Amino acid sequence: MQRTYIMVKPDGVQRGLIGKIITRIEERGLKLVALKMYIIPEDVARAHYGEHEGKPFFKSLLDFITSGPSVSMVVEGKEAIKIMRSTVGSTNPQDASPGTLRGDFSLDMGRNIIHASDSIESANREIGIHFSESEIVSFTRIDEQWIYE
Ligand code: D4T
Repeated sequence: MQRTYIMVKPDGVQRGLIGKIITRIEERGLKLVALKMYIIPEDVARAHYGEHEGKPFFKSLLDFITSGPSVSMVVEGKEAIKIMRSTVGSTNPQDASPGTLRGDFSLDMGRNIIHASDSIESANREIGIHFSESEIVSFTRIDEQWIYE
């Protein structure tokens, strides 16, 4: 099983999309193993988006991501990283296919409602930034035998 880090960004929270996004994740069969809402402090945001430091959009990205509450999650499942990236859709919503979360609910690159880790290394790093090990639960979903062969 893989774990990935998912964030409903402040625009997704303000627009009332938390429930729709979580429903899509749960109905797919992926398992939520950690969940919290908080306003990300600037130092945490800098750590999260460290790879973009120095880029022209870095300041607006930091301002946006720390501007209000966001919802952080750890999602677990077979190939969870790849599945969540394809469920989320292209970074620029104008390129995101209909049926993806960004393709269905967003229009602008700087307001693309959700983040999903793009690799095992990013997932481990991002989970570690936003969660302590004690905040992540381990349990069996009652439908797992009907989801996995
Ligand atoms: P996140 O990390 O937010 O899920 O987005 P992606 O993984 O899909 O894409 P990313 O890391 O390349 O971009 C991070 C974040 O920055 C915004 N952004 C990005 C922007 O405002 N202008 C840009 O030119 C780029 C590349 C959108 C997502």
